[in-house]
Amino acid sequence: MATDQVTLLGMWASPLSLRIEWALKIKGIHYEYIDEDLDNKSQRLLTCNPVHKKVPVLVHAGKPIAESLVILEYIDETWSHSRILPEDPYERAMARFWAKFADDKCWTTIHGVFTKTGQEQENAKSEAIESLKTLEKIPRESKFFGGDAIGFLDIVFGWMAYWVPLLEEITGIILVGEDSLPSLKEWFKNFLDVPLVKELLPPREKLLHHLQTFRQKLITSSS
Ligand SMILES: N[C@@H](CCC(=O)N[C@@H](CS)C(=O)NCC(=O)O)C(=O)O
Repeated sequence: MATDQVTLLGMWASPLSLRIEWALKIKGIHYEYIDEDLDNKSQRLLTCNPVHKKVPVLVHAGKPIAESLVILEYIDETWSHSRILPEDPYERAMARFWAKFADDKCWTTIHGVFTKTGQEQENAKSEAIESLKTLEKIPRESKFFGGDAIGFLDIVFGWMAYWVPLLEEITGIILVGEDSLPSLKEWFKNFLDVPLVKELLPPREKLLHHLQTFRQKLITSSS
């Protein structure tokens, strides 16, 4: 492997892998992409992320980095010609705060809505809606959380714009309505309209089918 080579171990339907691809593309970094079979993880993935054994993993100059938020920060610091995190330390701290909130609360509860049934799903739905209402209140003066161009928070929240409508279609549960969360809904549109964002999205029908199968498998195995 060349010393400065950048390789992403990802999975085509992983919204967290997509975060890393968006960041690398914004920075103009050339990278090799390796698609992992998460039902049969490669030795390379297990060696690169022995703690969690999950994608995404970025391998830079032979050194692996795991956890999507950690990778995003690494990318921003390593290729610092154009920053995705705000320059101002307080703004940067706020961006990290909301990124952690989104992963701790929104990711977990939306995942619950998608993977649970019955009362457990109802509970996850209430918690997801509460978390999303909190996101709705984050001040956004321009089209994006990063200003006129997408930045760190847009990349972190980005999966919701594409995945939430698909999960709503599959479960029949509406989480982000035009009337209930208009600012978030508008940001969904703004974000998905960005050419660089659009060009990396997995095909809608293929992803829909994958998610339906994934949900069915989880539900069947837990009943
Ligand atoms: N907190 C981790 C979560 C990574 C994660 O959950 N990755 C999923 C794909 S989206 C995965 O690899 N799942 C395989 C498994 O759980 O075995 C991050 O932000 O990178």
